Amino acid sequence: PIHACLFDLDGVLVDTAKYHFLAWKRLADELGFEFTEKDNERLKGVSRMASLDILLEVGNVQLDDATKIALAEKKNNWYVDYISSMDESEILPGSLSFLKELKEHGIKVALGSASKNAMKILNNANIVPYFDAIIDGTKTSNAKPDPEVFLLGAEAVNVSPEHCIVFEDAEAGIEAATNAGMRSIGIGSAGTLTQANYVVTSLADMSVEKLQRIMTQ
Ligand code: B16
Ligand code: MG
Repeated sequence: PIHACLFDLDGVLVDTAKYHFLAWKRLADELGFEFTEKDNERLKGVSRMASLDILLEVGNVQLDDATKIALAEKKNNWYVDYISSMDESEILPGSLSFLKELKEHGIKVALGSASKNAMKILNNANIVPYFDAIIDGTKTSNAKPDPEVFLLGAEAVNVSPEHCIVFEDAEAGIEAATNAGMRSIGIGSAGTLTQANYVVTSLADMSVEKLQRIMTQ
């Protein structure tokens, strides 16, 4: 049985991926190259600095470390500005009712996000009270696919990895779950996230009954 659900934030609970894309695209525009939504897929779940490296690779641009740090900060300032006006309307369909249902069933809920801006997002979306533990990019030193973020979450809610399940929209996050010895549910279209134990298009397709059924199969 499942005793804890660990959630990625961006792309699973809230629709903030579009703001990351806008900010990265603005940076690419400034640097003078094209950056498409398809390119942006490679950035999902990846840390800020690793994302910048991928972006620069797309533009075939080489820069020194000091410049890279300054550019990452610039992108983040834009991103923070975009999310500063976000509200509950950015919560993805099905998220709230599933979080409520988990609470009613006594299943622990933890956040496992790579973002250093997770608290701002949770506060703006008004969903902090749903979490028994919050692990984000300010608490980890190893990025997904390293299992650190999910292992810290499991430890914080005192549930062993085999009784945890991870909800993720990124390949790196599914790998992180597997590396943590946990099962995972991918949020995405069929045919993607093939390493996940099960894939749904959104949390609107999830319920506690379905979760326990899938996991005992
Ligand atoms: P920040 P998640 C990830 O959040 C995003 O998917 C990824 O695009 C972003 O680069 C990363 O957080 C770092 O975010 O720049 O805000 O610290 O999907 O793990 O919730
Ligand atoms: Mg994500």
